[in-house]
Amino acid sequence: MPEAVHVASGKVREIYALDDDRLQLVASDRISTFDVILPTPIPDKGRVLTGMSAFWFARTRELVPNHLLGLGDDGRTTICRRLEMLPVELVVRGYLSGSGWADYQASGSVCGHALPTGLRESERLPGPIVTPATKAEAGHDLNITEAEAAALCGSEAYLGARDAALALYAFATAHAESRGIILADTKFEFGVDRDGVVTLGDEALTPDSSRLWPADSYALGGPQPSFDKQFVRDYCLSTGWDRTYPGPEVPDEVVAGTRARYIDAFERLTEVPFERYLSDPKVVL
Ligand code: Q0T
Repeated sequence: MPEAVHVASGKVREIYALDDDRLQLVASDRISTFDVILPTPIPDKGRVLTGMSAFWFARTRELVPNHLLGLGDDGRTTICRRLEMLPVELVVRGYLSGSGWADYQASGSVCGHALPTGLRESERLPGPIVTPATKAEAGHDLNITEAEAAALCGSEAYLGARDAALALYAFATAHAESRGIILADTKFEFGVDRDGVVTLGDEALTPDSSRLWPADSYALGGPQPSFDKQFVRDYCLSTGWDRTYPGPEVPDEVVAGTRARYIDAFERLTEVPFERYLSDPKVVL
């Protein structure tokens, strides 16, 4: 393999250039909560997310073109096509939660989408909505309207990405629901390939980019436990942590419990035993 040149660092992954057309994304085991990276990694978390993302890319490629070219043998490396990324991310929301719930309480709408009155926290929306946000280098992403997103991306690219995001959400929701998981919302990042085709990039439909709720404990009218991070989040808050940098060290039993929850989400969604993925990552393709 030609030498990979490091081109960027994200909160939880590194990006290398293989050549002019291809990138290598390496997912770390770092975990963030309340937007703070904790000092303690979760072993195999990067592999869980890489495998889950690849699983979805492989199953949706006919629906929406994506950047996936292959997986490394280490289970944490994605080889992908280099795209011209759009300057916005698209969140598809099927349920009222997080900043969507906050917006709704304040204004009765979510990022310019008028909604019926009287909805409760975590309620299913009449239909999924797309709420774009600008990608902040540091700190929080800024929600914008669809008109602003179209102005930033070009209307044609934005509308193509919006349609693709809704199609992916519908596909993934149906699959997840059949596996006992509610896909409350999820964030996508798109780019344009060398032929001008709107193409899905980044990671997709993972616990880090989505709110996944266990369907059997869904209870309308309050926040839902998140599948993967609730455990580590609850531990961190139990220490009296004020949600600012630096986060607390996480004890072994909380690391093990969090790792088990990530693996449970992987196995429930993919139906692939995680040990099989580790011995041959290509089983998810
Ligand atoms: C990307 C081209 O540098 C960035 O993030 C830091 C971790 C921004 N970024 C660019 C890309 C991708 C992907 N995925 C792609 N296929 N082509 N750029 C992803 N993040």
